[in-house]
Amino acid sequence: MDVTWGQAAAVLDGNWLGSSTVPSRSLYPHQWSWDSAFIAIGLRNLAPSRARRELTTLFSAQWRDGRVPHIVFDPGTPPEAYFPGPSFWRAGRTSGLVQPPVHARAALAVHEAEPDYEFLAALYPKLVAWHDYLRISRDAGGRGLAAIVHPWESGMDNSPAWDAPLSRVTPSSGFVRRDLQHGAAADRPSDEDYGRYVRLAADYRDSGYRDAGSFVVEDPGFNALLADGELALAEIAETLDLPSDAHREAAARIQKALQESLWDGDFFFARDVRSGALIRQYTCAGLLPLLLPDLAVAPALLATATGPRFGLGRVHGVPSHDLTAPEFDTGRYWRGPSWFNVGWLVRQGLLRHGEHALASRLRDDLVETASRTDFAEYVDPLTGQGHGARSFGWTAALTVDLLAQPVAVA
Ligand code: 9WN
Repeated sequence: MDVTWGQAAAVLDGNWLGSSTVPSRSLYPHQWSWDSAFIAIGLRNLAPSRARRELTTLFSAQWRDGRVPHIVFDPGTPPEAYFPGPSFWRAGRTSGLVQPPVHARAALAVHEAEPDYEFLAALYPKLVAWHDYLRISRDAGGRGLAAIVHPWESGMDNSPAWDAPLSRVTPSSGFVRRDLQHGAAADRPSDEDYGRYVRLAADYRDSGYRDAGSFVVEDPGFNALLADGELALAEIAETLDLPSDAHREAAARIQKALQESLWDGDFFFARDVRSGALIRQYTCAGLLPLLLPDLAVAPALLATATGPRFGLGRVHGVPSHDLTAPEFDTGRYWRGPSWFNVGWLVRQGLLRHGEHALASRLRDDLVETASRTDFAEYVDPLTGQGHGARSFGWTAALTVDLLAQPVAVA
């Protein structure tokens, strides 16, 4: 057995709580929504029944309105282990925010590794309700795109793209950051940003999780994943002998809206729904539409990805932010470091656009970097040095998945 494979499997065993997996025993000791989807994609290669359990546990916490909460709190973990904990959210055992919809793709991948029609049939209506919530209740801009109402919903918390909309938010104070007990302050969001995250979350909670506040944004990454998720739902429906046209149409509508509203020149940018303005920051979220196979602007987007802003193929992984921008920071969270889930997704996109050589270079780099850094949460794209938590769930899971996949022929 490959040494890296064994080490990654050991990380996933160590992070397993019995019915779900924590992203990190220290920093994130509960179940997170998009982490669980990536973790299931890895687990399908090791223990398909655990992969199925991971997803069914998450969806057992789905809200009546269809939303899948971004955190499901583990009752066996002390509430003070993570802030904001269950008493902050006042939503039972979950938070009230969401994260990017990678679950339909994960469910399909799990089924492909070991077919289980009962699992798929039980999850399908829940996945449909989840996507309907996003497509309908979250279309705040009326452009056919799902809006996020908090930076945590993007999964890319302190992305420079959020600086402008966040500047309208008055930071909260008087709370204790638990994350700094486990992570270096220079690798984490600033105190000011954290204060704004807490204020936005408290305001949203106080509205009964209905009224978005001053942060309402259409994110190209989130919407690309929703469109890809609809394509996965179409495949799931076909597998279950159910009609699939509505899913393909939904995917096409989101892709059209992405191109019409968020593409400008050579990139996909986020839009601030409150001001109506495009946020012209080149972040890794703008690369995720590469997942869509018939994307007309793919050649131009690939040129941006391989150009000086992201240096794809010449740096470690996929930088979370523009290497040439003044905000670029090699170690601070989503302001520059490369994250493994983004690398895995961009590799999928490269394969879908026939970029096999680049995809295989990226795969080799991700596997080497993950193993050398003890499965770091994120890495410096220029040196490959690890940052953040180690033994990080999705880094280990996606390494297993990359090792399990046949090496593409250039
Ligand atoms: C807030 C768990 C999550 C990831 C996010 C990452 C980070 C949380 C935090 O950790 O966010 O949700 O406390 O900083 O940004 O992508 O899902 O791994």
